[in-house]
Amino acid sequence: MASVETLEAATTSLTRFLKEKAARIPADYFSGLEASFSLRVEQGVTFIAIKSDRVLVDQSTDGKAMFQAEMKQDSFDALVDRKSDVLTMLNTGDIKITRQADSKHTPLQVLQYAITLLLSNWYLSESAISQIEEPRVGYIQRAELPLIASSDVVQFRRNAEIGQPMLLGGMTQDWPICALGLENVREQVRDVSVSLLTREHGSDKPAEYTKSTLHDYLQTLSESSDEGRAAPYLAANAVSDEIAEMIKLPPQFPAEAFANTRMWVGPPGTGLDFHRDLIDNFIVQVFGRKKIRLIAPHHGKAMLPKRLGGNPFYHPSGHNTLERAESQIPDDVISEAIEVTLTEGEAIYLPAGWWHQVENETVSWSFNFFAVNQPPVVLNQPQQEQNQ
Ligand SMILES: O=C(O)CCC(=O)C(=O)O
Repeated sequence: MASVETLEAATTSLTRFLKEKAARIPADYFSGLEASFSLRVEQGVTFIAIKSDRVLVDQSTDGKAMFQAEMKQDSFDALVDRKSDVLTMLNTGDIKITRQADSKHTPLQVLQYAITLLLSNWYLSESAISQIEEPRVGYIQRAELPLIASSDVVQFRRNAEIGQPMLLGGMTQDWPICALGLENVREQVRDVSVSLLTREHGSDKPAEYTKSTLHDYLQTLSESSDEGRAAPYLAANAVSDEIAEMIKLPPQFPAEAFANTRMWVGPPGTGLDFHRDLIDNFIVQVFGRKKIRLIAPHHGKAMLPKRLGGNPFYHPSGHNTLERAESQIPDDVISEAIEVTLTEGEAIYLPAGWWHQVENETVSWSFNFFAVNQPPVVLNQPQQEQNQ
């Protein structure tokens, strides 16, 4: 049994750690989400409230906290190091929700928002977001994406500095997962638990998930006569150690730039509606085909960014897809949309701010790598004149 002094010391140290993190978050960084919870890490417990303009971290636990989230120290460390994420940990039981009051926000949504805000290594201010939305010389009105060899770091850098998305060939050449093939992988991942997206984050409701194992899910896709079209999407799951050993990090950035590799597996028709990430990203296709539609960052306002609770680096668009828009996407924006299909072994580099709508054309498996530990490459560049 831990002594009262030990409990107090653990609580003080957790609170101090998170208070220091909270003090670094820019004031203009908040969405409409207001919620509170208490966080227990082993013996330490602290109170966290997301307010309209700050995250408040306090020793005193408050009976009004919406829920209590409990986790072990090594799980908390994995979150701090961005080795795993809230969605995966709730699914695997590494984070437990022990008390829950009624609220319009789910614990997943609140925890994702708070943890992402508190544990980020950098923040984009409103002016940095405007800078990302500036048109750049080079990519404007380019109907096709450049394709370069993954090993061509010089050309990669040239493109990345002007915010140019590009296809990268040969990225998976030495990835064990590709050599193994889908069926062998399925037999090697029997115990990996996964969460399946049953409803995408909408404007009025948060995303919903159900649980399975990777093996059973892959089995469903392979046994079904229609490639598992009715199955939900295995979206944005952190990779387990077994799977991490079967893949590599993109060589274009230093390994430290990345954390929390995520995998996406699904039948034809699954994917995500238009959204933008405010982080540089690589999507690497290992099995099947994936169609991606892109709209450039300078159409930011026309794409009606929404700032929902959940992940502050992720903005869904007010328009779902090119075909299915909640409101009319302006013609000039539609005419500039770029469409690419990623095939096995291909990757795409998506600079921060590019809107993308994603649809799997076959049974598809990809990984995505966010460069969470560095600001977008395009922000290192001086502003440029529009090339008109
Ligand atoms: O593969 C998908 O369905 C979505 C991937 C995506 O949107 C991303 O990596 O940002």
